[in-house]
Amino acid sequence: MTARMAVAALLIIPLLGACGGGSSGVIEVTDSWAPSTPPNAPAAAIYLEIDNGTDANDRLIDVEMDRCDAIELHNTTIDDDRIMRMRLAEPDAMVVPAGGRLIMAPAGLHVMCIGLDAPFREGEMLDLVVLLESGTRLTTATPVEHR
Ligand SMILES: [Cu+2]
Repeated sequence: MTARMAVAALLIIPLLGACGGGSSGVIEVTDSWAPSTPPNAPAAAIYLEIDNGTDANDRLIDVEMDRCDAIELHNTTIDDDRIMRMRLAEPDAMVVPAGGRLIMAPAGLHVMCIGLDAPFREGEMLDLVVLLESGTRLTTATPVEHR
């Protein structure tokens, strides 16, 4: 991906995040996936989409998965030198707005699984628990797939 494409993706994601959502009255993971990893990869990315059909803001604060030594919430940014870097995401970036959604996608926000027990292989399912600031725990089966 070129730096320009990545910047475009970063600009598009927040716009998508502003619309959508609904009045379902529940907060739920509406999509999740992870790319496969090469052998001996030290870390892997997981992407989530969380839809908030309630009238209260919430926030993604952590993810649990027993395949990882540690999990961090990251954001990918393009620095002045046009190099893509990952950093811990600002807490504000993890808000799931009332009536809206949080979208985590390549070149943007992601869950970072650090210290894999084994490579993620296409076709397998990852068992995740998504923890929200409200205390809600969302259990999610996440496929490893190519997108
Ligand atoms: Cu990362």
